[in-house]
Amino acid sequence: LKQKGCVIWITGLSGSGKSSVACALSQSLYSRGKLSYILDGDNVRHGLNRDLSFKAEDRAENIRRVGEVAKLFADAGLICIASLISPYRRDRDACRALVPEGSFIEVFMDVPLQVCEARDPKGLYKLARAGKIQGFTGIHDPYEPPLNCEV
Ligand code: GGZ
Repeated sequence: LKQKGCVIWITGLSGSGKSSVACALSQSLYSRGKLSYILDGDNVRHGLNRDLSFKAEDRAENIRRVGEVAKLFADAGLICIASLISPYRRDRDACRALVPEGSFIEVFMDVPLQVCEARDPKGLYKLARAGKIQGFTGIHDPYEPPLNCEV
């Protein structure tokens, strides 16, 4: 396998297109003979991280675990694509620190809240506005945009 592993970390609000970009990227890499694997917040939260809520310390633990798994995939020579809201800068920076310099590519989906909310593909913003979901990122919870992202 002539491939050096790395972590491509996609961050942004719910509905910003993280999962779509992760999927398109993975397919594009595959067509060029490169093996990648997607760790998606929404999926990982059904298995590995099903014990975690959306309060800040649980989001931190969610990010930490995914960062550690991403590091393992990268060690194995895969391109690991992590797509999670990962709203806190500190948590993302901790994941960056786990892998060798230059092998963490942070991608910011720079989509305004109003655009994400207008898309509302799963109706979650509507539920959040109605108070039926607590602590929704962008509505009640903060999102800290990257200061020095690669993309
Ligand atoms: C944010 C939430 C929440 C709250 C449920 N806040 O767009 P989705 O639906 O499919 O993906 C979102 C997913 C976020 O999981 P992450 O693991 O990426 O979040 S984090 O990195 O902050 O830990 C959203 C859904 O879960 N969802 N409740 N309160 N998103």
